[in-house]
Amino acid sequence: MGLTVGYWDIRGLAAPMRMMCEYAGVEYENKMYSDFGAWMNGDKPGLKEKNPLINLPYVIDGDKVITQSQACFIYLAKKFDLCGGSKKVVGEADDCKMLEYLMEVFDVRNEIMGLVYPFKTVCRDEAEHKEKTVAFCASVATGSFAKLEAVLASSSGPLLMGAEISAADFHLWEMIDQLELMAKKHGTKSPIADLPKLAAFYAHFRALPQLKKYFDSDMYKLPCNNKLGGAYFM
Ligand SMILES: N[C@@H](CCC(=O)N[C@@H](CS)C(=O)NCC(=O)O)C(=O)O
Repeated sequence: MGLTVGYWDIRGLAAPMRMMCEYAGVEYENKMYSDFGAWMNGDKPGLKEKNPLINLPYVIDGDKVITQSQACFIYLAKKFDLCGGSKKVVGEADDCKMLEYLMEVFDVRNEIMGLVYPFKTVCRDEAEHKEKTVAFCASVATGSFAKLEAVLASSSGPLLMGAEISAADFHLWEMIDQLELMAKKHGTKSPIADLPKLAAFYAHFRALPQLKKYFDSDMYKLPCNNKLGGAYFM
């Protein structure tokens, strides 16, 4: 079996993985599940025999079944040499930068998911979702995004690890884009309006010729979040 990326039919945690495959220009199957049963009673039981942790997203590569989004990101980054110039991602202190950036972005994502999905009980209704999203867009600009602005300043950009792209860039771009869409929906200021390095990063990544096909494709038009989970923002 070749390379497969599996996830719901949304952008969610799979968008950075799809973008990495597109950027690398490889053949892969973008397997999308549109209903609960197709995953839970379809592929999940069989994949569970190969990996007891199986969840969405996953990557299948030959006989390997990888799950947990951050592990999938690192797997694809190593496979396609998207580690900001370094293949040693985990282990040695100096080589943990990509993981550090991935986890920083994952923290931001988890905060955003708290705003988007009712089951997190951060937002119990649409009104609370709007109020807290507007407040978050302002606070992230002086919080996590300000930290990432400083990383870009110290890396000399245009990407987190300098000139060479890494997995963390794909997820950072995705989360900026999702938050931009949320800010627009709620008529609030862009969270990167006063962060020139992040704004330049966002524009640079969007213009990458290796991703033109992705941005023109239906994958980029998928909803960001899952209506099955009752998302306030799609
Ligand atoms: N920590 C996991 C979270 C995975 C997760 O929550 N997956 C959700 C979608 S984002 C899901 O619906 N999983 C399907 C399942 O539970 O089987 C990761 O980062 O991959």
